Amino acid sequence: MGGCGSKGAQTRSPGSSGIKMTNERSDESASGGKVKIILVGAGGVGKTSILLQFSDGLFSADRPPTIGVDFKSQDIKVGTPPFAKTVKLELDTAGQERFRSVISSFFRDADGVLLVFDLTEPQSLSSLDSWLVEVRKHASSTVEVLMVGNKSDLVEKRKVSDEEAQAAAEEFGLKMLTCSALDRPSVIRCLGTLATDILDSKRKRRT
Ligand SMILES: Nc1nc2c(ncn2[C@@H]2O[C@H](COP(=O)(O)OP(=O)(O)O)[C@@H](O)[C@H]2O)c(=O)[nH]1
Ligand SMILES: [Mg+2]
Repeated sequence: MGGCGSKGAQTRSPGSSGIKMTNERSDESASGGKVKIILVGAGGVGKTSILLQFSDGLFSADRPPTIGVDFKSQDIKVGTPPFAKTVKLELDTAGQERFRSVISSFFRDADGVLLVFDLTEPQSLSSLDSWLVEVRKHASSTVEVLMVGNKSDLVEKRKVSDEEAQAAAEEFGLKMLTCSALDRPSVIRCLGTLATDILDSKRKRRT
């Protein structure tokens, strides 16, 4: 994102702030905005791993599944000019183990949902419809949902083809992408896609 000029030039001084790129609200500014994305899906599909890869650039194969970080926040650049901006992405996977007690607060303030399944576990794909029911029941009606097939690195163990995954996504009326928690660019691509959809839909609702 280019910005216009040096850092110093961005300092606002009343009356002399000559250049204003748009008439958008301040939370639409190039450096503004906070977006909350929750990761849902069966246990073991890689939600915590995706979150840690995104926030820390780390992957650990032998981390016990029950021990994990549930919440991370990290800046990400999304969108295309003139709407490109840096957004603070808040990722949360809480609600799996503690599901019943926190279910409504977990979903309530989410802007987006990453609906994660495991490409090596067809059962995790079949269970997505029940997760989607929860999303529709508890999340905001404007929530954006992206379906993600994780563990694409496990080529030999893969049991869900692109075609099957795309067909399921089509049935849900969702976009589908694949990723691997070992492969940072693929994780960024998924989160960037969802964040972009969230910003686009927020903008449309405003106009
Ligand atoms: N090979 C591979 N293993 C993964 C991937 N994502 C997660 N895992 C492993 O799958 C297991 C469950 O991951 P975890 O993130 O705890 O799943 P969660 O229960 O959905 O949070 C762990 O052993 C991870 O190391 C991936 O993309 N590729
Ligand atoms: Mg987890």
